[in-house]
Amino acid sequence: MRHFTSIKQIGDLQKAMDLAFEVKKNPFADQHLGRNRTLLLIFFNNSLRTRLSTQKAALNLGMNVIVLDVNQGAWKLETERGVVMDGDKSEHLLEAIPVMGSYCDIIGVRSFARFESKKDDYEEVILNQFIKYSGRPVFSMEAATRHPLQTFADMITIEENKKCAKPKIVMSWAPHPKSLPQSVPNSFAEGINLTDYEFVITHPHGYELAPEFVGNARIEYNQDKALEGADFVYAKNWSAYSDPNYGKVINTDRSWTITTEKMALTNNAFFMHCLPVRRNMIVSDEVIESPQSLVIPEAANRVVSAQTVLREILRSL
Ligand code: AN0
Ligand code: CP
Repeated sequence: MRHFTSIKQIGDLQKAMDLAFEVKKNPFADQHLGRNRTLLLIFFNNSLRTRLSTQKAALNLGMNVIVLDVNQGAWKLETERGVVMDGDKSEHLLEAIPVMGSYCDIIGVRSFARFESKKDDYEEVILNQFIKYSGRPVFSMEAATRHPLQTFADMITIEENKKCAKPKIVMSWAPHPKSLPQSVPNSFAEGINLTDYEFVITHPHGYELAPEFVGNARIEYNQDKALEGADFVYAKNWSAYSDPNYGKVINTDRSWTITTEKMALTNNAFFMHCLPVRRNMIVSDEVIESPQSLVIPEAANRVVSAQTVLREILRSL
């Protein structure tokens, strides 16, 4: 593996799971792999889990880690080519990227959708420039359209907790006051489509995701119906994808919040969310604190996910 920007690049899923469980059981077995290797993590957006779990994964592999918050202390970066740089941007991404590449062996990038141009977001313009100009293996720490390290952690968590071979997974939209990217739901859908699980996506009208991510999932606009018999409820807010509302909040209907009553419709389902989560918007206090809530082990598996991927990239250097 050189770059990791989509869960599809994980290769054979069973093999990836086996590797992940090996990493989880024996996290310090590959310290030699990262010796004298430097990982650079670049954040254009905030993070708690990705920042900490990816650093922890790299330390477990014996790597050195440097972290840059682009918006805190670095020069403001121009991303558009051809611009006369007479504004507030002091440096162009086209110099910054190869410079950053010269200081490390592997680069992780977090760069969310900007909602300025759907085309630029869905073409992953920023992430692809890192791939093109850094000269280093690049992995996504959530880019404009996908969050593959989250998806891999989610899939590991499902594998650890499923009680039957083909569980019913329901990904449900839930309300949120701000415009959030589609990357987590896109990526989760992309991952679950690699399995033979039963997969239902439920959301209000207007929140349809891009068809290339929805894949074989069944869309059910009635959330109660979708939840019937679910083994896992994967809650997430996302903003509208369809034009003319791309990137907009068009609904904050709190009847979509995952509550105890909603969970009662399921097959005693586990509750999942990538975090950060807004309580009593996305999910009630009772559900997130219930024994069926997997949010903490799910977040803990982010180390396993990142370490498994980093290990494969290190092996390819
Ligand atoms: C981000 C999102 O929805 O993509 C990050 C989630 C991992 N969430 C927020 O910005 C609140
Ligand atoms: N789930 C996740 O990626 O969390 P952070 O945004 O805190 O990294």
